[in-house]
Amino acid sequence: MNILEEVKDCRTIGISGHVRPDGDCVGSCMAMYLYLKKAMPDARIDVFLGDFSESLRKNIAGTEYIRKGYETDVEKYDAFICLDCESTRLGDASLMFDKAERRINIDHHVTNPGSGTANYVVPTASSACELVYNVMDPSLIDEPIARNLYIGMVTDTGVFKFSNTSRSTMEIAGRLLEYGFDFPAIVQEVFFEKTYVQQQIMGRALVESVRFMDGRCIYSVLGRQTMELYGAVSSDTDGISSQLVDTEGVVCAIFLYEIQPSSYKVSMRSTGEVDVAKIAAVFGGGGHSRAAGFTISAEYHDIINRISRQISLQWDESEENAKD
Ligand SMILES: [Mn+2]
Repeated sequence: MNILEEVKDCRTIGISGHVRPDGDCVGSCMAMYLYLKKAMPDARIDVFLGDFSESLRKNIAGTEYIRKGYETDVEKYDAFICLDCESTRLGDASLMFDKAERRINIDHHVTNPGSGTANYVVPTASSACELVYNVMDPSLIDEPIARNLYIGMVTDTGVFKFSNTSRSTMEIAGRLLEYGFDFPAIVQEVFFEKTYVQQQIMGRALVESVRFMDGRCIYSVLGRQTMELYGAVSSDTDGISSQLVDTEGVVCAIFLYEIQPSSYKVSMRSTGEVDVAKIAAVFGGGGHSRAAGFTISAEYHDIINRISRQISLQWDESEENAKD
């Protein structure tokens, strides 16, 4: 896909990504915004995103142009670009996407069937940013665009350590580095640095974690009272499930936090032995085979039991296949 071909002659273009945007989502949206602004100076380009962390706001270029509260006076965009998700996860931007003349979907989530009139969905790609790089003319990329793409790639690859990191991921990252941004400082601030509150709830989640299924799985739950005690918000829980799955012997981690009484956001990580995207899909969620999630109203014991059953089913199935 060449994005300038896809939006050719468009006078109004909207851009958005998933709710609770992460580094890949904000990075891809802002890189696309800055790129189209530069390539199509006469077009009106609007970008819509929900709230995200201060470290992303500080390091990703152009976030001051995000339209507040999803407000716009454009009745119907000539083109709307949905990045890093399928259109059902666009939140308040999903109606704008549905109404747009041309609907462009660029994503790397395996559960995305392609929700646009033009789709560039590659589940094996490391990040939406890697795909956004591919649809750009390299001669129009500049330092802020490169930095935004790099931040997205760093976020979704766990700083190039996850299995989604490929030769092309490294090649693109290498080319982006040549634009000369201060990548060690950016990686530290965006990926490694945590607030004191984040460290505290990480500690609570680790201390209170429980291993099950012979120590091959682990879960931890943070209730609303605990979240309130530390003054933590949902984005403060980022990284907890990844930390849990790093436990020796563990192949699947489940982290739950209560968003409303008896309603949980569930985040799962796997080392590859369990396909957590499949489990998330059973509960109406989505993601990748090694990182996925969903939201559910139930008691947490019940949630863990139901997930355990799905894990057992997968293991039984793979045993059956091994026998064949
Ligand atoms: Mn992503």
